[in-house]
Amino acid sequence: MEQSRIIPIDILSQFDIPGSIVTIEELKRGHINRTYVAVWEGAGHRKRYVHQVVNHRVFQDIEGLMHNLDVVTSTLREMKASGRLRSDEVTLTLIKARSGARFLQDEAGEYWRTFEFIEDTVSYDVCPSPAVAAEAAAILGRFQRSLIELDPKSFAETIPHFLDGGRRYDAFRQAIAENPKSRVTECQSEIEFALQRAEFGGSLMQALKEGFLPCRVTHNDTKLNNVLFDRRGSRAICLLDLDTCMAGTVLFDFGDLVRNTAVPCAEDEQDVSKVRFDMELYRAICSGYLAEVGDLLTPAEKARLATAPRNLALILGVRFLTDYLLGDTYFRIHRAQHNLERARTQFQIVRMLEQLEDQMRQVAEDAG
Ligand code: GN1
Ligand code: MG
Repeated sequence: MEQSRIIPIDILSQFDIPGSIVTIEELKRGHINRTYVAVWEGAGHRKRYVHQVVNHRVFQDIEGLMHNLDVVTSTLREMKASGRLRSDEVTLTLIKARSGARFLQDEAGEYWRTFEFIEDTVSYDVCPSPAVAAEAAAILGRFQRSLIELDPKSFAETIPHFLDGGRRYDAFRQAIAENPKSRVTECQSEIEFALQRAEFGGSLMQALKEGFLPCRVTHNDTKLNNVLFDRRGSRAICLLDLDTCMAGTVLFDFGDLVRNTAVPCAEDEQDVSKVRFDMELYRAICSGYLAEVGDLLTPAEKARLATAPRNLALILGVRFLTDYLLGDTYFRIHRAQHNLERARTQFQIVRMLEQLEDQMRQVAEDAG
């Protein structure tokens, strides 16, 4: 499933970095892009950089994506300079090619880009404490607040209809009908579970389209391991993975953070009995988040803080299951039923959150 690949050093050497690469290793974390960390050395300079292959089968408008990234990072930098971010917060720094290009294409047609490596940080796949959850939520809140003046319409849609539940269900139904890998029978109970909740799955996007929720620039991929913490692991200093920054609702971000962070187990946990929702983590996320953006949110946004996490878990479960039915062409897998297992975990979260809605509503109200 994983192939070793040739790294085009001739391409990487065109980025505007003095010296040359002495070591390079792959970071096996994200499901979409491929990421490498390289040590560059020369002229008394030794420094680490991140080289990334942007998955252009997923992100088809790389120009647009890199433009969005530029706008977001330069806005965050301005916010930092004017004291509206915390002094220990850092922004991703893109390194252009010497030609001025923001990315380069290699002979195999892959798109490469480079960032400065942010040293002395840690990140978490599983949330260890309410304090960490609150920090992650607060940096998300500051991120959204920083981008509040930007016009969402000026952002490229880097993946069309990315978190549009209705569209995700259309693709899911089509995958069931086409059944190209004959996997439908084996997934019958998961398929039924998802189909019974189709209306809810589309409801957040529906509310956005109908104008009940304001359209804003949002991150759209806010799982906890996209937040970097300082070396002690206590202060959130950077929100990474800006490729899906585009128009959305803040509830996509809040919901995605909660469905991932307040469920302290691996996203691909195979034993669904280990999947539990931690209300204290949820409380911490609500407080951390609302302390930053409580005054910016509309009543309609606040009213959905309790149900958005369930919506995001359902959409992601449907996306994993669709990919399983289609033969695992989107999310990188490491074992045969990986996407099915991931879908089951998300559906288990949905099941739990259905039971907890009233309690979550109370916690969200108390927090803000
Ligand atoms: C993907 O690339 P990564 O692992 O940060 C996915 C997200 C999912 C996430 C689930 C562009 O994010 O939407 O929520 O996996 N990103 C894209 O782990 O599809
Ligand atoms: Mg990521």
